Parts: sequence; structure tokens; C-alpha cells
Amino acid sequence: MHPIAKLAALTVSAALVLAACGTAGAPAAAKRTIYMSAVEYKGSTEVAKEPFPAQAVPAGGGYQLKEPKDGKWENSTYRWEPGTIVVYQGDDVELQIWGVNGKEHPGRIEGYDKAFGVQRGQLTTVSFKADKAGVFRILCDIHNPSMTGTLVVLGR
Ligand SMILES: [Cu+2]
Repeated sequence: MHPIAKLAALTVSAALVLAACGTAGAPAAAKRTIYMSAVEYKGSTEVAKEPFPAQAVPAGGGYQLKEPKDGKWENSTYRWEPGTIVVYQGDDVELQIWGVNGKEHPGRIEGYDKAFGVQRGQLTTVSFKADKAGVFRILCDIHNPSMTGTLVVLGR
């Protein structure tokens, strides 16, 4: 498994273990400021080294593959970074999201009716009370399905 994938799996595992442990020892509600970014991972190589992929790119805008130009081809994917955030129910959450790549990202948090927009080179603040426990998707409406993060709200 790729080290990044392993780290992501461990992060999700840790969140699930915390969720399964229940409420014993949960800290008092607090303000949680979490710093995130809207990023685009890019990779490239030459046709002479690796053939251009024949597999179609999944629809939704989250994955991009550029046809070879001057013998070189590129690919990229958009992500929220970090992809998983964990808070406790009752916390006042403030997401500070910096737009690194992509002109804009119309985002929203499912289950919290929270919509927001992130622009390149700008900081967007998303504030809400985590009053519902559960696992919620953080979506970008134009970079599906890769730009899907996870908000884990641990119950009390
Ligand atoms: Cu996006």
C-alpha cells in the first residue's frame, strides 16, 4: 500500500476506534480551528517511458488526464487536505480553508446544510456548531468524486 494511502487508512481507523470507544473521557466542548487546503496533486511523465493510459477518466471533474503534448502527458486530482477531520459533538468548529489550486471550489458539508466557496489564493472561514454526531461528507460540487472529505463528529 502506498504510504499516503496507509496514513489515510490509519487516520480513518483511529477515528473509528475513537468513535467506537464512546463518550468516556470526552473532553469538554471547545472551539476547534482546523486548517485545511484545496489542493491539486499533479503527476507527469513521458510517453517514451510510460504509455498514455487507455482507461477512461471517471466523470465529475475530480480526475484529469491531459493528452500527450511534445511527448509528455500529465494527470491530476483535486482533494481537500486533510481529507478527514475529527471533532466532538458540541464543539464550535472553525474551518480555515486556503485555496491552493483550482480557480474555485463550491463546497458543502452534507448533513450540516453548510455551503461555502473557496477561491485560489484566498482564505475561507466555515463556522458551525457540531451539534450532530456522525460521519458527514465534505463535498466540492465541481471536483467529484475525489474532492470528498470526511467530517467525523464523535458523540458524547
Ligand atoms: Cu474543487
